[in-house]
Amino acid sequence: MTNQLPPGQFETDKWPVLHQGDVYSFNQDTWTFKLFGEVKEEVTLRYDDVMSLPKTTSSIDMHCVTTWSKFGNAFEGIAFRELLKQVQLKEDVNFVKIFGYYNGDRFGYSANLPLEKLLGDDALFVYKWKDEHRDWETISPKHGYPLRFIPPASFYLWKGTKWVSGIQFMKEDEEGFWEELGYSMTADPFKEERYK
Ligand SMILES: Nc1nc2c(c(=O)[nH]1)N[C@H]1C(S)=C(S)[C@@H](COP(=O)(O)O)O[C@H]1N2
Ligand SMILES: [Mo]
Repeated sequence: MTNQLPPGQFETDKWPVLHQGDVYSFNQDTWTFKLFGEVKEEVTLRYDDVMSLPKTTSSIDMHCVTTWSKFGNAFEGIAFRELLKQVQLKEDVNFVKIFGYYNGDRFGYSANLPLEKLLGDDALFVYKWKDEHRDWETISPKHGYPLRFIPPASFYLWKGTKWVSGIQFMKEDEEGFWEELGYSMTADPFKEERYK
């Protein structure tokens, strides 16, 4: 479902930039993506490994907890489920944390999400986007280049980790960066779940 404005949100035409810390500067030689936690064997993928996975394009609305929402976004990326296929999970894995860079620490930012909500075309690690003003542009460094998670529209956008570095698979739900600071674990904009 697209173009639905959640309560307390207004529509914007621009894509604002919001994050803590530095903008990560991409180095293809050192960049890796790690799949770890409750898996039978950890997997570390290089940039080329990730980019050779099947691609998905999808329209996904963005809802930021600071009250802007942006419609009309199409993204190209690697679906979460394609990365999931790279590992064998242990029993009873129901949650993940998606990690990304924060001030040079590759696991400095994270956001928790329920695994079952990430299996569709609307849970994407993106590198290109388009809207009414641009035609398949590479995601800018400020928005998370080389790879940035865009969550389904049923989550506020802080669940969308920029400069992603890995996925941790978990049996129990655990707080990420903003959740530790009082933001919602479940973060559904349509239920206005902003804070704990
Ligand atoms: N690595 C990282 N990802 C991050 C953040 C951050 O500080 N570091 N901020 C989050 C927050 S609070 C928001 S609202 C969105 C904003 O994404 P945008 O700047 O592309 O609009 O990125 C999320 N992803
Ligand atoms: Mo945010």
